[in-house]
Amino acid sequence: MKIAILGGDGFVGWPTCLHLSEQGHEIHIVDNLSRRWIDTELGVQSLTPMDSIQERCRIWHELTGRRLRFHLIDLAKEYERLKSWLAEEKPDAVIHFAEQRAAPYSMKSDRHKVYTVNNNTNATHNLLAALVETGIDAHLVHLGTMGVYGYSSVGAAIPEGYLDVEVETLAGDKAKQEILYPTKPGSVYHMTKSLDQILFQFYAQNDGLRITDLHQGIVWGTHTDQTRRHEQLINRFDYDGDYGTVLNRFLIQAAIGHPLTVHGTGGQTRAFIHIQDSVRCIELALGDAPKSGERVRIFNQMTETHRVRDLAEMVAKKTGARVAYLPNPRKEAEENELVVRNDQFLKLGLEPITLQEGLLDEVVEVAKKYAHRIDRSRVPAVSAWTRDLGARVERDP
Ligand code: NAD
Ligand code: USQ
Repeated sequence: MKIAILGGDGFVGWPTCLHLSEQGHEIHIVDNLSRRWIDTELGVQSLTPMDSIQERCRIWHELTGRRLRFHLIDLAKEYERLKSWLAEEKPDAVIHFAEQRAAPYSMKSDRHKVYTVNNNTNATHNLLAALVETGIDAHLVHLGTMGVYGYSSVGAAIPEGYLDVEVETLAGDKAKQEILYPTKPGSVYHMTKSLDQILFQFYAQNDGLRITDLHQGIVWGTHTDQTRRHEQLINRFDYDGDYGTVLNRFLIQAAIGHPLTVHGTGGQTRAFIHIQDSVRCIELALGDAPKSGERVRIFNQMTETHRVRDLAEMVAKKTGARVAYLPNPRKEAEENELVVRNDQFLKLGLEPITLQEGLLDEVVEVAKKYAHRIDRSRVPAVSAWTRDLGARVERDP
């Protein structure tokens, strides 16, 4: 297949490009490199030294003889260029990673909220409108988030996207209805993914677009089979308070002797998936495209759930690190349960990698190797959800 990978320079996008290229697909990366600019804005860099996207593609070609083509396009701001690019290239599938994905960054200030909504919502909508206008019948696979569901469990497992409900009709009868699981986003970033869901629902129903939305949990790890092959194919690794995600952060903190930064009581339970499984799931979803006229296909892309303080205690036990319980900069439940269904990927053949499989050590090794690149002052999470929480975090860091 000819596959367009939007956001293919990012943490999940890059290993996906390599994985699908290795399988013989023709890969086109579309990215505006905004993530690299945000590093500059924040004054941080990936823990791992990343080459330019052109250099990464050159190395892959040298190593495998396969080409990755890179196109510098801003999906949110360059609608006409995007449309002509699609019309010219006519991809068979489009994988959409190209959004601002950090919840703390999206809550930093009003400017960051506005940027995140403009960027994410326009990127998704421009893509949908351009697919309709060019008449390209590509399977669109979008990376969504588990966070659209919210985390207030009522004791039932979170289904894959849809909920069967019974409503009372005006005649007093009971009628069954299938609805999108009600969204309850916990940040402006997560809210944009809830908005994406409605855009997908409309374009699937109105224009027959074929869409799969992957509600992904927190991705951990850094290497995949392909990124391990050459130093210059290395994946990015975010450790800072805005973009670093919780388990990867705990692992690098342990590697550099920084206390593990647990927010509040660490009672939040979240869904996780290793980067290798993430790329495998995308491959599986690609191979199982919906037909035109079908509702949006939604998969929960996660393999296990963990409570944050349990992860911290586990990393502390493994490495001897100290756990610090800090004021929580986020507005979130102190404690939550989380049970998630992921039957569809298991049925398609996913064999989940778990935390027990030695890959935690690999992350600590990577972190130790590049520890000299870490700016310790960028480790604390300081972006607060409200002014009150911000004042608390500053008072008692
Ligand atoms: P990332 O920030 O590393 O990569 C996103 C890429 O998209 C970057 O290369 C960026 O430059 C590009 N991009 C952003 N806006 C763009 C635009 N307007 N035009 C063109 N390119 C643009 O993020 P990631 O961690 O690789 O996540 C990829 C996707 O997966 C995101 O949509 C995210 O919401 C989702 N996701 C990520 C995780 C995770 O833990 N990393 C978990 C669940 C879901
Ligand atoms: N947390 C800590 N200490 C830290 C960092 C985080 O206790 O140093 C806590 C947070 O308060 C939160 C939980 O860990 O309760 C998860 O935080 P996170 O930053 O690892 O994850 P999140 O903000 O939810 O976002 C990440 C990705 C996002 C993706 C989402 C999937 O950045 O793109 O959509 O995971 S999910 O969490 O399933 O919604």
